[in-house]
Amino acid sequence: MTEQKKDPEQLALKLADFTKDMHFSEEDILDMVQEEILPVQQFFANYSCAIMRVETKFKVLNEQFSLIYDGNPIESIKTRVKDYDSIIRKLIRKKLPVTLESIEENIHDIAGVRVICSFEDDIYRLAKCLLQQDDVTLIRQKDYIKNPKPSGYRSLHLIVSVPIFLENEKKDVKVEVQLRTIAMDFWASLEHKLKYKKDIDPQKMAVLTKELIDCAHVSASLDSRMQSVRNSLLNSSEQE
Ligand code: 0O2
Repeated sequence: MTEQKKDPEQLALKLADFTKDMHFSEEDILDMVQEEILPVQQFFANYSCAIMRVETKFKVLNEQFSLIYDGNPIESIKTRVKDYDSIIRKLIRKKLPVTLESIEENIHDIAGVRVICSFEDDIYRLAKCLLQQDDVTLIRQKDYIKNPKPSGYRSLHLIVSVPIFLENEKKDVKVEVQLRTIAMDFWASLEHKLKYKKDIDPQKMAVLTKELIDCAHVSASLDSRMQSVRNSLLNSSEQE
């Protein structure tokens, strides 16, 4: 997940080269490009702000939970703004117009926050706490933990909307939150690599896909056993 940004000055210099026989000064061209690029930069900056807001919410919950329960529920948080290429590819795949309005309306995962926990229980506890905050609106929830994908993929997905406060306006921005355990994340990272391998022999692909489905079962069982051990530990310390 990498963020791609075009450097307006680089672009302007390139344009200046192309248009050197015309009657534009380098400054004029730089201004023209800035004018074109600014709305796009602002558009993506809104998603970065929304990510910061949601990430902070999880950091606060992590801190608070660590005081109440035994240890921090969150192992790590990864964030990303989806890169232009993936957004445009998704629009084309869905036969949707390639405009900023269409991106805003139809692509729900431009801002992504991935929260990695050790235990499944913490995933649901954190999701519940996030969703009960009065500035968070749930748009869509997909529970691939209770209902894993045929590939074996497991995670809890929430599409939420949070307000960001700009110079003169308040804007609601969508963020995709993926909550998963370490085991689910480990599995998803490997499966993601396989998914994007184009040069692999179909027979080998079928074998590896089957192997990964098997691994998904093993990982689900590991999560459930680790959760049971933790529950037993918690119960026994409550009785002491
Ligand atoms: P990336 O690079 O992770 O961003 P949508 O069109 O997104 O609204 P969709 O496709 O039903 O609806 O979304 P879904 O399935 O709820 O979630 C999509 C994201 O979940 C993917 O993003 C992955 O991050 C993850 N995901 C879903 N299914 C799988 C899977 O089978 N394997 C793995 N490894 N990840 C999965 P992107 O856009 O594909 O990529």
